Amino acid sequence: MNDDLPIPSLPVLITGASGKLGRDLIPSLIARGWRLRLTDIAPFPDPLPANAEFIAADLNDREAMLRLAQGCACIVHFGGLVEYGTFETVLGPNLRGVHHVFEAALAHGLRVVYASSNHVIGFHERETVLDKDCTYRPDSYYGLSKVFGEMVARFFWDRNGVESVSLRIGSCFPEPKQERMLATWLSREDMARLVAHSVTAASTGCAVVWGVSNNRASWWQGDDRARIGWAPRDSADAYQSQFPPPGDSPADRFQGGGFCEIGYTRG
Ligand code: 15L
Repeated sequence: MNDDLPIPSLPVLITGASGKLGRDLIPSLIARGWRLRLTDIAPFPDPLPANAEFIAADLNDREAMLRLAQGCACIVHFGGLVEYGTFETVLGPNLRGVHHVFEAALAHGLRVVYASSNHVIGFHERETVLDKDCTYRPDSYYGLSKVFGEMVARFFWDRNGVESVSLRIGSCFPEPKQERMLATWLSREDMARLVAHSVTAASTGCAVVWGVSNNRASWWQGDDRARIGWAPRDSADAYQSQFPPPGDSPADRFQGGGFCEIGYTRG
């Protein structure tokens, strides 16, 4: 780990604990000596670590979210639907869910670390280098729901002073799986440290950070990482020779990759 972050004195609430990123994250936070309160609508599939409790809940259930957040140090919100989606499938878990999370944060005076996504800007062309204040160009109902989540974060900050860090996560896998990920890859270790810095930073305001490793091919720069003291350590650069160059399909032209082809009718 090789960093010296404080251990939160109260448990950290993690939504989406049974999902891919939640399960990737939990062991490294436990290894830091953190206590965790885990929640998901699905059962937790792994052996429960000694310093963790699991409470099943639906993000649609406002009262449950308020109860879960009570007595916690911070909410790490990784819950919600992660496929392309439809309006109806993102409405409950992603839109209503993120609103419930911020209501719980406001009620208990907590910061939210929010798993946003690169799919909020997916319809920018690959040639365009973006900073965090670029125009939203969501590529899916999932991306659209993440734009809503970032706006909820902004609204609760401007209205109520609820702190948040929106992590625009690229592609978090053990290693890059396709050419696009030479730009978008986020190693699991960089992701876990990104969350740890977001939780423990002295103050964040309403921060936005690109969740991407130190990849030469990246399209993303200019964010609030200095506020949380995080910098990625890993890089996709060594994988470059493994993939053929991109073609000219929508998946290859736009930053959001394959999500951009679903429902795409512009030719
Ligand atoms: C995401 O936000 C998705 O959750 C994940 O499944 C990947 O598709 C990733 O983005 C990506 O863009 O590679």
